Amino acid sequence: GQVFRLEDYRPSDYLIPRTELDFRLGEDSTKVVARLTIERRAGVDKPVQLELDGDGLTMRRIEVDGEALDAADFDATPDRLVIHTPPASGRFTLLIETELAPSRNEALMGLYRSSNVYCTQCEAEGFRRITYFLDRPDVLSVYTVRMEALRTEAPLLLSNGNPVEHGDLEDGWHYAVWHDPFPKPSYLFALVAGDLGCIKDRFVTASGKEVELGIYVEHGKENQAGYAMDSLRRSMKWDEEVFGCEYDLDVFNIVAVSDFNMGAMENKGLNIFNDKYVLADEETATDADFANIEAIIAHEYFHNWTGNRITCRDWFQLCLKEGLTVFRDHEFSADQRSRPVKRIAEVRTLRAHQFPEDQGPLAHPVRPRRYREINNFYTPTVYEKGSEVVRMIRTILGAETFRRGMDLYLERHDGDAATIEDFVKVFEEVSDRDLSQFALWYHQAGTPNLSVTTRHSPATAEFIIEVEQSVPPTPSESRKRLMHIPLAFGLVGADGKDMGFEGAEGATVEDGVIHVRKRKHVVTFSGVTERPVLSLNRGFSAPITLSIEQRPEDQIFLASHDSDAFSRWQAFNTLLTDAIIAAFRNILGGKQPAFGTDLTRLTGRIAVDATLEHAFRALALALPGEADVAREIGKNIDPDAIFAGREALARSIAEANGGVFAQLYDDLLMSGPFSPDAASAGRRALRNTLLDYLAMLPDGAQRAAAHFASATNMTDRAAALAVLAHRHAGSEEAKAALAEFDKRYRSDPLVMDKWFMIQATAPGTGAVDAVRALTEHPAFSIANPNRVRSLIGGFASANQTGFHRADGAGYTFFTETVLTVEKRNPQVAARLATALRSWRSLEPKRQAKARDALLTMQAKEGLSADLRDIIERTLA
Ligand code: HT7
Ligand code: ZN
Repeated sequence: GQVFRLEDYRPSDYLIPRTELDFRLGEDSTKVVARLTIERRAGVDKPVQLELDGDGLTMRRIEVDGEALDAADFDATPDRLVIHTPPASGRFTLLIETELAPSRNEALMGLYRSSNVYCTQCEAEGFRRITYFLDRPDVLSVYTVRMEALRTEAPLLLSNGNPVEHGDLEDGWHYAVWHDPFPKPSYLFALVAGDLGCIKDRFVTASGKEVELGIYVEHGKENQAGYAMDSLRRSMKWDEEVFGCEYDLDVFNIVAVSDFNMGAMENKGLNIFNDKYVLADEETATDADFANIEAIIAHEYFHNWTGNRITCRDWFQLCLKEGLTVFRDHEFSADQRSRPVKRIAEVRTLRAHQFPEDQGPLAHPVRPRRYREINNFYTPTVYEKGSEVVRMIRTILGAETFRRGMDLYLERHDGDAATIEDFVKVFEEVSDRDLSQFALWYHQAGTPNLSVTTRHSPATAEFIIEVEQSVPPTPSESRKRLMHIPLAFGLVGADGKDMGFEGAEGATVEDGVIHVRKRKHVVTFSGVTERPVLSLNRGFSAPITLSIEQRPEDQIFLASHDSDAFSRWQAFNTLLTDAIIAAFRNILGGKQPAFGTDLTRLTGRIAVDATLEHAFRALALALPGEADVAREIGKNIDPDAIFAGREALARSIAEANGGVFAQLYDDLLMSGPFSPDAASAGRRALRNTLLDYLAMLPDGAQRAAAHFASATNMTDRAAALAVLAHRHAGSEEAKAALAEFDKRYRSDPLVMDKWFMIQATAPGTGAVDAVRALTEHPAFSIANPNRVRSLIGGFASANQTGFHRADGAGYTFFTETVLTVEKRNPQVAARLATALRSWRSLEPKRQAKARDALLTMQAKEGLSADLRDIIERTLA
């Protein structure tokens, strides 16, 4: 396949200032007439041929300035339209008619059908599946869209911008016209046509403009859209207050569809959502679902400024909109909920998804320099690490200067297709700092490591920190440059308070941040009479790994006393991880794992520490996942031994704290009406974490079964089901609960996703056959991305012992399934295949089997560009 390179960017020769689209919608045949006003770009003075992008198109008509074009004057293939000699004036109207079959579009890109609704997905390159176009984000056009459909089939006709007119046509057809005054790239185009229910609301912006809000869902599900609407209103208000961003159209619509390749899409004025991120009530959604809905509604809404008003010059700049918008949605959730709890959750996600990417064959810079398939670059690196980079800019500049930088960015680049250089420059200007070394975070892949040692000299009252940075090599970047790493820190005194110091030498130290810029710094703090305990990378100020020599008693001290909640969690989590790794090594060496009472006692103390939020305690008590431990170990991974080590620690904690946990479990039971707020969710989270421990003790299955039976909301019901299916697999209690859940929710696909996921992630060798059998379940559909992600994605990414079964059966099943999915939906298949990205860290036998699986996929004839790109980079 073709490789696209950042250095090859050049502006297009032509622009398309106006785009008029007429759709006559039919499921097997939709006619699209595009009338494009085309202009040669200023500065391109001689006539040049016009080349438009297409993807699988069938052209029915072509006219230039109202005249049919001679066959000799153009060249049309499904994937390209070339007009050899456009009018010499350089300004003309091009009419193109294409014919599409939405019902046969299973890739879910372009115009397709989802549960009898017509909808579109154009990012990144889906618009070219609708009509020929300059389908690139730096070609901005003002769109007018007219849709015609049978009124019975599609009473609702939506597109971007504001409604202009609508009316009846002959034979039961009707039409609607929408106009979007804001020039936009083609990837932000959308239409929806169908028969949907809706809830409406109104929002008055800071300057008094009235906006009509609509959320469209399947009929009968309107009462599940309330939380999404509430989240939208809160997002609109927050963006005004925190970033000064006001909404700009008369309407803002959200449509939920059940077949969608990703989470949601920020089309101007018409966001289209995976229904999983809209629909929620206590009976069907967990607290995690509520939190995701709030975050994703906010994320897509925030794109209106960071993505739509200011878009990307090219797809290499994807992090310009995505990293920044993730940062904004993280801040929103932190403000709506608990900031420290949100931060811990973010870091866990980053480590679980971005670190393995950055440390494996698919590593790439936050702003990549080359790609073969852009769909494969909607990655944790672009999104999550991209957000961390923005967070570091704020840490370095301080909140106020950062906000001035954002104001300048929004003002200077409104209406632009911008670059990362434009973004970094505004912060350099407002702060008068040189951010060129810092900008390496955008340009250089890999997770930097800092190795740190400390010593205290009572005689001189000095505390000395030695820091050495290294950035590991990543694909096609063997030599790395030194990074600017902002390390928030504290010197914690015996009373748990941060100690002061007189001065610091050896690195710039400002506002509680050490700025590491060189390979090695020896930072000397003076006036430190007592030995402090160093708390480093507070709040996870930099997305790095730390190798720090710290005594276990210092970590226990930080876990008990650090004033920074994130670092407190981190210290405890490190202790737990180290304990599991020690158990893993014992198991491999044929010894029994054993754990110190310090750790099990500390766990009990944290559980009942009323000064800590419930949600914090739940996060602290949740043991590091098997994949987290595997990442720490790094190589020669035997997932069975990690699993056994982790189980042993869980059992030891449960046995040491059974009485305390049982009492707390009882105390945490809530009565009264359900609320999805953070405090209530935190209580449920802690109680359900305790259940997981208590289920390992005598009568554990009965306790979990009782929890399941008495649950009054999905959070508790799903948590109990997971405990039964994972800890008591095959028991009568587990079987009964699984059957009961199936019976009750069989007709609600989003709820059944939880049922599929819970079974897919049940540890052990039986999972492969169980998952294979579940692909035959009537609620499963290989064509629906949510079903596939729950069952197959859950198995491959969250079932270490099942997927990495020693005999390779997990890989064989996975390979077959990925290839089946790929025939319909290459994008979803490619994303699934990334589950094998860490294959080289497995022990040799599993490694060989995983490699065979990758080679089998690679050898498949007619492999899509999407899957081929992932497989080949994974094998390289
Ligand atoms: N900007 C959106 C990305 C997206 C997407 C990309 C490729 C294929 C399908 C897609 N659906 C949505 C989502 C976002 O980050 O806001
Ligand atoms: Zn986004």
